[in-house]
Amino acid sequence: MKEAGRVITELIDVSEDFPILKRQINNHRLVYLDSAATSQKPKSVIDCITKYYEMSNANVLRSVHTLAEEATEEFEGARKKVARFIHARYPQEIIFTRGCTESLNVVARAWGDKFLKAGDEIVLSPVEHHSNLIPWQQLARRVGAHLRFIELEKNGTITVDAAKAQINSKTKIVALSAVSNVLGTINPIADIAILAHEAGAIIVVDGAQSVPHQTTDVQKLGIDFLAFSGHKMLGPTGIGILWGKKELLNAMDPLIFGGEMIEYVDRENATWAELPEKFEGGTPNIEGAIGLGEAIDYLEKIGMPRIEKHSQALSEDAYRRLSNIPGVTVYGPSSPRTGLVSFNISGIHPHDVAQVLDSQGIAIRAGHHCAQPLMQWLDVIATARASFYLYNSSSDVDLLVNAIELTKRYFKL
Ligand code: C6P
Repeated sequence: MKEAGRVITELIDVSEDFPILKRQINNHRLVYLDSAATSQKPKSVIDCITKYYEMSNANVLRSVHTLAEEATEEFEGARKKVARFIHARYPQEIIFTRGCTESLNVVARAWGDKFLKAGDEIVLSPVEHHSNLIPWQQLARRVGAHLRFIELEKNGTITVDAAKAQINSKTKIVALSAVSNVLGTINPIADIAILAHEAGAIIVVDGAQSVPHQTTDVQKLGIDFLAFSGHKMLGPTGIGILWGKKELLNAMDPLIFGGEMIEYVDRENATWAELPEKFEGGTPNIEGAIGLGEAIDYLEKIGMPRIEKHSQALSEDAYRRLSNIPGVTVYGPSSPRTGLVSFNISGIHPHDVAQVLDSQGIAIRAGHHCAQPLMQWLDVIATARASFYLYNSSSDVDLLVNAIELTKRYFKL
């Protein structure tokens, strides 16, 4: 629906499902605009975790008693839900980790250390979150490989041609985020995957900001690895996913040695279990996996295409309205973008902006967003960032815009 040139999004109205959104912060209704850092959780996810502890708590994949079998069934059920959600070929391709960061580190260590050698190249972009940069820096140091960076367009977007300019026969890994956590840009992953494969490289995708907001089909994208976190998509903290093509995961050695990741052990030697256990040594985050499974049920009930439209419409509306405020600089392209907007108000430090907004009950993030090379590229120390999800509404954008006007008045600008 359009009103006076403005997109009004009331496509989804689910705020009632999120108990925390009933909170008052500094005598104002909580307006939570920090979902890119972590999303809020619906009651169904919170209840599901409580129910697991009240009814089925036991270790998984070990004992044969009823509770252990129930817990294992729920845990493995969650793996199947994740596989279905991202269109993986097999549930065994889903490795439970602590989060996106750990997933990327596993690929850098377990694939990178085994298959890269001196002189090889790793292609990245300057927008990467530190989690999709430092593991590759460290890998490059260990093996003597080199990093190459795709040149960004003026508005921060990555083009296929710019990626092509950095990919060559020395490229062994292309590691890119599908969506930037600062610019909200959506990168042309499927096309870059083709380029990577033509060069004989693999492509590793950081899906931390894309999987919560868009339909993800790893087979259609044609990628090799995907990393993401449960806590940004309505699930609990401490649970993440590494998806990888079965043949690649099979070729890698495990990283964490111990219980349940083995096939046979004697005093001197051990052999490894099949996927996915090979990469899941020790007792896993059972409640995290089950909670993530419930979060996926919730997201699927609403429908990812609707969620994508909703967050996109809110962020495009916010982008347009903030850009019209004198003294406000908004980063990244106006469209297409996912559910976040980064900005600065001339003459006010973003931390001060966040503080004034908090006094109005509005939670945003301010800082370098774990993307310091991007801050250097933007030539700023930090930005303020408002990020949206399915429980936000156009009235939240109104409140954000009003609070920014108020911040300017407060600082007499
Ligand atoms: N970004 C943000 O406020 P973890 O911390 O492992 O769940 O996710 C790391 C990560 C990796 N890639 C991208 C693109 C991300 O945005 C994040 C997390 C949060 O932007 C916390 S720094």
